[in-house]
Amino acid sequence: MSTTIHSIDAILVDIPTIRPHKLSMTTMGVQTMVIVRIKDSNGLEGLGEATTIGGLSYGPESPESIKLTIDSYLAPLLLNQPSNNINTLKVRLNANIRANHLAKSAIETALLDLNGKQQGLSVSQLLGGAIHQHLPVLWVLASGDTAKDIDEAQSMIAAKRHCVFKLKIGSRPVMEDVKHVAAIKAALGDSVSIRVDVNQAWDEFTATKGMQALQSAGIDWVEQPTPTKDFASLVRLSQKFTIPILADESINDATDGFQLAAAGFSGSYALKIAKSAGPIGALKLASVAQASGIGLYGGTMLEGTIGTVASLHAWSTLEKLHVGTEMFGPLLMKDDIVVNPLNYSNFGVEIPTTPGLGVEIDEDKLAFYRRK
Ligand code: MUC
Ligand code: MG
Repeated sequence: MSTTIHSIDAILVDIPTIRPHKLSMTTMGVQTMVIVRIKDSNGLEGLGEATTIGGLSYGPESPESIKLTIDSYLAPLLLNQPSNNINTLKVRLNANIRANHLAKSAIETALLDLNGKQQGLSVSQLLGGAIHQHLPVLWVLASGDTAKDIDEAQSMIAAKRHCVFKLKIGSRPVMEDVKHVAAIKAALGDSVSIRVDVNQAWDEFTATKGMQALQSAGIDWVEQPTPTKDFASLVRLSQKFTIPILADESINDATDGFQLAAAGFSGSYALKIAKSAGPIGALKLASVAQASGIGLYGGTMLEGTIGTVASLHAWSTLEKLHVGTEMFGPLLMKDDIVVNPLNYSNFGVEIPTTPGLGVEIDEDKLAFYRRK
């Protein structure tokens, strides 16, 4: 007999970061996660997470609005429904609630975890099966200081934790940013891959100047140089330079992916479960990219372990991640709320194989860090 959804809780959890994390639009000192716990009528529990960056500075959903959306709108539509048909539950939510992809992603993740535990299958098995057991993970250098970033990168390389780095730029004048990036590239040498994420901070004129200089400095990728909705500039820039573009904020779901590809964009898409309303939507976007000759990147919203492992299960089912992954969110936080943190080693991370997501809440840690 199929079980029904018995309860849904959305909990705000605040964990300090190991150092200030400076992006073009905000500097983070704490990460706020919305942890979702869904219980079925047999008492089994599924875990999910919705996390964004810097309150409302990254996108239109804040942690507080995600909790309110789940408590007031999503949960009432799900309670007492059969728990074992995720597609039907998604149709029900989408028929009643527009957008709110982050809140929906946390719910879908918790349902996948629950269904996996019910059936004795890992989330990657539910999604068709893992092709990879270990995925590469880059590190983001974003202290705001060139010398500190170089030290940080060198210690990561020595510890075999990361050998690919992404630099957050866009808050300083373009040539100051290029100087900072070029100095780090020169210090780390040719064998180390460096990318930058501008997080929409440039207009097309500035991007043309910046990308030219970054290309000359040997930088490998430029992520989201121009604003979200400016598809035309992304297309023109992707055709003008050999340094490739990674589209991030511009691409939420399969429809965006189709439209940007149809407009003539070449490069890659950053997949994020949060942007696509969950792992299933992110894999649909991946299919559109694959059909369009666009590369794939496993992206993060700087989630903690629950959101990160859900993403990893999805990325593990993709044959090729052309630009690798950045699933380092748990490492940016001072502490974790799961019993067994992910195993980061050999410049990457291992994908758990136990039923569901393969992680368990540490109740004492959750009680300590939950917002009072
Ligand atoms: C983004 O835009 O890519 C990912 C890594 C990081 O430091 O910030 C996020 C968001
Ligand atoms: Mg980005």
